[in-house]
Amino acid sequence: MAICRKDSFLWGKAPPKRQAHTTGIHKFELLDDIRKLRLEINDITAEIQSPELKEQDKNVVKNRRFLRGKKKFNMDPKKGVRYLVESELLEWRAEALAEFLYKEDGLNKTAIGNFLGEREEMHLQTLKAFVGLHEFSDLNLVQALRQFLWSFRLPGEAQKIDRMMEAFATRYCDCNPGVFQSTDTCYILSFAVIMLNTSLHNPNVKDKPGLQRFVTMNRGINNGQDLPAELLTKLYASIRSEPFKIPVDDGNDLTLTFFNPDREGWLLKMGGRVKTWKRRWFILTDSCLYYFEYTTDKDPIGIIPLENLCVEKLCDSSKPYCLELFNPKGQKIKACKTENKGRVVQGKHQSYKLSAAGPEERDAWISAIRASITKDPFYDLVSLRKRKVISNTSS
Ligand code: 4IP
Repeated sequence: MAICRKDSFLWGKAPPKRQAHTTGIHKFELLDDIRKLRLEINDITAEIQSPELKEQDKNVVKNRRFLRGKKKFNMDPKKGVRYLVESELLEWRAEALAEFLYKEDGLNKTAIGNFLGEREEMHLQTLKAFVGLHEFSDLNLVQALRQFLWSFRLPGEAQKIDRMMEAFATRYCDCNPGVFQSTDTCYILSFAVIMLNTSLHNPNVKDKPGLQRFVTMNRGINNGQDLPAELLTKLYASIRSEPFKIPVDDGNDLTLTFFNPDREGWLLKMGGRVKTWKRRWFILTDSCLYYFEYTTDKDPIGIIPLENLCVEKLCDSSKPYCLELFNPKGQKIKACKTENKGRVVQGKHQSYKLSAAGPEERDAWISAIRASITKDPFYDLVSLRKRKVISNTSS
């Protein structure tokens, strides 16, 4: 079960920390900015006042600027690169930018991923050059993915991931001609491998796929033909014995998940087995509903991934303004909750009955939840290609 679409793409995470002390953070950031500006002014004043600045001093200033540029990059990759380019410490050329991102120490891997995922032409070219710096010849797909996914942190946005995985697949096929019949095959299998990694190693996923299911899932993806069982077996064994190592810098902090939620507010929720109503603070974000006992709680009591669920108005004799979340196939809802002792268990709800404070609120929740229940964007990305490679052969 995927807990949180955006951040659990590769690895489901522990319940998040809620945003706190935003004013304090804001003040801290302002002070930090002022301190940096002071340093910058000092540097420039020193340069103006001593035109005869020794070569050595110039290098010191240059190094300091370079470091500052890297720090800026880690906070805001586009701004950081602009600063380095304007300071003539980095060339505004895809190959130079790619080398910087690939080789420079101390860069935040989330920032690298965000920079590479942008869709402007220079970013696309940089992505291509960056992937080109990886050598995948004679590596199997899992080995290549291990290398690739270690060099930056995949951003959460589906379109960005799509571009990056497309670039990866193209490079892998260039380095290993003949392994796959098309880059689409490589792309689909890469996603399947990443999903397999999550399923096998995320403790929140109870249903662990076996080799046979992995093989079945990938039927016909080699332009209508099956990939060699030997290859799939090898990839499966490799992932099972060792999960992908995912770079973590700031990425593991889910605080950001709860910034700008789609909707939040109090709702009454009926229990799964014991039908009592409890007042809970709900947050809707990233296609998941999180509920907390108090607004200030850091960890949710429960998480309901909305994938494949429906939401409707409900007339309930015990409470007004009800809405119901249910699985249209009649199956139990896959959700999780934290028990009193802190143990995470599966939810026991056939459906979730919620009651809002008024009709407008109920309707607002229904439309926000509906908007959130779009299908898994990764599923869409992959299934489109699957259809393409399978229909290629039938036409
Ligand atoms: C509990 O009833 C609460 O309603 C729980 O809600 C609910 O868990 C339990 O459902 C239900 O038995 P009592 O407190 O009266 O015993 P919460 O966790 O918000 O406190 P859910 O799954 O709704 O969170 P079951 O299915 O765990 O019994």
